[in-house]
Amino acid sequence: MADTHIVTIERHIIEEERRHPGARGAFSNILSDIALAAKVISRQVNMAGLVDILGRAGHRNVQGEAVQKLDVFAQDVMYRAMDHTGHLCCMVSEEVEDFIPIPDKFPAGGYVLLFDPLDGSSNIDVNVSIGTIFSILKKVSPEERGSLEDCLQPGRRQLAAGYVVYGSSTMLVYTTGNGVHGFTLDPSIGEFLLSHENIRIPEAPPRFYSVNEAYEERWSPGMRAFVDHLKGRDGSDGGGGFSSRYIGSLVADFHRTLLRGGIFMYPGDSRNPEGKLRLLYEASPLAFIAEQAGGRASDGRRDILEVEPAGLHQRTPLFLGAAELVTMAERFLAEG
Ligand code: AHM
Ligand code: MG
Repeated sequence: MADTHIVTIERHIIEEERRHPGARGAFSNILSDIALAAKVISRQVNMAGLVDILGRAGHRNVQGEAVQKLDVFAQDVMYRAMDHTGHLCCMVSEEVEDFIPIPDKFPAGGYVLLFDPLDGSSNIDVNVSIGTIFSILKKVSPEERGSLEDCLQPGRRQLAAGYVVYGSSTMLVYTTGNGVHGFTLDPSIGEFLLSHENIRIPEAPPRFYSVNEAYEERWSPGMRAFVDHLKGRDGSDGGGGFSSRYIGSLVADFHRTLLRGGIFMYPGDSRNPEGKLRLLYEASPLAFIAEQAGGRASDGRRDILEVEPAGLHQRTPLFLGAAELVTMAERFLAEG
């Protein structure tokens, strides 16, 4: 037998908890519940290609069950995995306008869960990887079932963050502030197994930049100058030597950046000054992971983790990846 040991995500979460004397298990249970929801969503994502055969959204499938759109399904699964456990006071989801208090019939707890249940869902039909993103905060207000104050905390206060990528395999990657760890779902036993321990964003080439260049006309001069530099067009030191990658599915683009290095960018532009991506459940959790992996995340001026949120669905420009490149982007953007 090979000299390796198998670590399930449950065991990893429990061992992480032992590092925090006084932790009472609630927090670990939330992470385990997310892992369970991820398995259910993964199963359904893998079935997506069969939807045409088994029935479209709004119709009934062969078992007579109503077929839901996958993003609605994912929202439902996350909510139902979490609403009754007594660990959360409220939730925030990309799919729901207001924050979602835990219903009165269930006990409320001391944490807030923020999530994007299925990001990049327009990619489903063409078999491109999509993902779930999550962030956990501690409740800070006296309201038993949460308040806006509990949800609108800067990313620096996150206790945990992670994502699930539904790709050639399903992976769950998370941090509780003690490094970044990745788990691959073994569908034959239904367990997430530790496959990527202590992930660090590589600094060495080959290096990638990742941005939707179709919007170049709308970029600021600084943004253009930065990408020209990465292409080696300005002839200055350190430019060039890059290759480009852009999937158009945030979790997949970030996952590649985490494992292969480089920088992912969704800047503000003349049409959308705040870009497209959302601060609370897209940018902040990925920023926490990037930082724990030795990287950085910025809105072009300041660390994403320092931004004080003003709204649940607030957008932010995002520069994410290797620290040196994110800092370089800030320098170029400051010039114009
Ligand atoms: P969605 O919320 O409609 O799924 O859009 C989010 C997605 C991200 O996954 C991705 O990074 C981005 O939109 C791509 O946008 P664009 O097509 O403008 O490049
Ligand atoms: Mg999204």
